[in-house]
Amino acid sequence: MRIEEALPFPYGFETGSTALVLIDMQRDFIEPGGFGESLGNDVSLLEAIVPATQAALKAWREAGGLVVHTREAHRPDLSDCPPAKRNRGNPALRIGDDGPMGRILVAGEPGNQIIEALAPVGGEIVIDKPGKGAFHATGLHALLKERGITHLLFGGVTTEVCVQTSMREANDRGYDCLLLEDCTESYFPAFKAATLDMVRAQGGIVGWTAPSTALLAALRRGL
Ligand code: TIU
Repeated sequence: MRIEEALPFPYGFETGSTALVLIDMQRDFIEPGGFGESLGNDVSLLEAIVPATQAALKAWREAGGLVVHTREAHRPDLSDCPPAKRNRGNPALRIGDDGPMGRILVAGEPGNQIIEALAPVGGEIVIDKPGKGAFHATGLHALLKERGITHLLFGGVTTEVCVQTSMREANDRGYDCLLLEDCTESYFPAFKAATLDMVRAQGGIVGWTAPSTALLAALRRGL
């Protein structure tokens, strides 16, 4: 298959060797009362990408493609949370503190769950990651290699933090990565725009970007 509209040039992929990777579409980042808001952010911006992301997920599932969901999640004893990460700045609530949706960024808490609209289904990979990048201290690379995955389609939040970090990690591990422009968002629109520019600059130094409608069209064409 080929996404002609991709930048900086068309992106070729096969469904069987490509995974859709949705980064941290969790209540903690998207809904009021979670980690995102505790850092002082207006979380309402992020909700806007849910319909496009849902449509891409549905089409990808129908095409039989592998789906990976990640969650930024720490163990309840915070043994995988470096003090530098917990203590940086002066947030209203720190990782591990009790918030309106349970303990902030702790695995198993209500706020740590993926939002209902994008909830994982059986057979999909769900990765709990202690870092911003999806490959740091997780088994993701091995799981993808086992399945013969060489290409990754990225969506999720936030564009310049966990999505960009994960995409750069994937790029260094040899994956051809494409970021779905309308399936990712930042608390800072200028940072999203800059990230899209950075990814596709210098001949696709990190990878490609394309609107999700171009992916849907490629899947409909089936070639
Ligand atoms: N703060 C922010 O923009 N993002 C994060 O802390 N984590 C993710 O991006 N998932």
